[in-house]
Amino acid sequence: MRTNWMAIAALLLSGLAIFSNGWAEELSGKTIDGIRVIRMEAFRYGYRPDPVVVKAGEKVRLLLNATDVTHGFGIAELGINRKLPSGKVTEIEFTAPETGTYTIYCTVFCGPDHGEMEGRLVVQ
Ligand SMILES: [Cu+2]
Repeated sequence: MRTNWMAIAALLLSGLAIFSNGWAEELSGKTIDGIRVIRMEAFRYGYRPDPVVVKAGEKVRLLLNATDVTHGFGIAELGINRKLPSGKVTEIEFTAPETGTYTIYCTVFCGPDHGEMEGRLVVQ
């Protein structure tokens, strides 16, 4: 009986490991002419999709639409800091960095909860 519980625990743990490594995440957007094109929305107080999932080393083009007020889009590790004027689509291109999870910050004051506006870029 004792070994059975150990086996179950091991199975659960390996399942958790797979999940936390992001293997289960589906890639965002679609590849057009070798570039991963992803339509995104910025709104009070978040981003859609969240997370944005891409593959390490690929070219990424985000088409960002700020749907309510003007927001920002910043990823410190990639040196990206862009303003997203409301009501228009802003294009942001970069090469996906190494595997990991990167935080997307809103860099333009957009309301009382601006400081909590975050998203995630998952590179796998
Ligand atoms: Cu914002």
